[in-house]
Amino acid sequence: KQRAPLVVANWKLNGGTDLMCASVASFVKKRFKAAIGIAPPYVYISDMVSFLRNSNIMVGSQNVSKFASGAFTGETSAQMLKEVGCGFCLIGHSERRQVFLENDASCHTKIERALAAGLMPILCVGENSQQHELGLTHDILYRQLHQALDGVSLQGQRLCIAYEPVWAIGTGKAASAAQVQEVHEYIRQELGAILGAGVAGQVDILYGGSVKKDNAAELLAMPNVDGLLVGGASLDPDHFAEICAIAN
Ligand code: G2H
Repeated sequence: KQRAPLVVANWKLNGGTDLMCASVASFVKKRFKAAIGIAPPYVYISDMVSFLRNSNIMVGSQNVSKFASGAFTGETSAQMLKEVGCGFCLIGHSERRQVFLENDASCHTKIERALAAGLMPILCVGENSQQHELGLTHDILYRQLHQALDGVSLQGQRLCIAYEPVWAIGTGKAASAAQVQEVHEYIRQELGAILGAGVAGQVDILYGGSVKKDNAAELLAMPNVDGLLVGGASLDPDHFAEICAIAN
């Protein structure tokens, strides 16, 4: 692989000042070759950015508004996230799709907003267990990728895709490395159709869903796995640091 792997922590609606301090303390001591990102809840982003100022760890958000500004109570824009020092934002996480009814069209708009603000979008895609069992994984990914990305022009900006099969999220039941490799290959192929083969080769495709230090090495060894998106295991700073060390 040409690039260092990218390992991103997604705290979801967890953590607080204590976790932030413990994570920062655990990271500033270590130097990882892997690129590392942390997505805490919005309110911790600014402090996290200042604590990690002298590190190479990126801070990002778990979501972004599809609107630029205006009367949209509770929303946070891509421009605001950029202003406070975010480097990336997650878009279309399955929890956003399931619980907050986000769809492929809103993902498309959010990607455009993120790119316009200079944030790296991490678009989350993945099939649920029923779709998985019916053998619809490629069909679902085709729809999610095309509807979110058709017509998007990266113009040299970075984009990441996180493949997170819904049946593997928070269940302790990660997809096997072979399954992940097969799906990532398909994602790369479709990205080629959407963005052109050259650009598709530059997109980092992360795997997420019950990643732990025990399965990180096996997943990262797959040729089309460029990194990991870690939920539960990132809430223990030492565990997350071990995953980052494995990615080195
Ligand atoms: C998938 C993942 C991180 P977990 O949502 O986005 O969470 O590692 O807890 O399955």
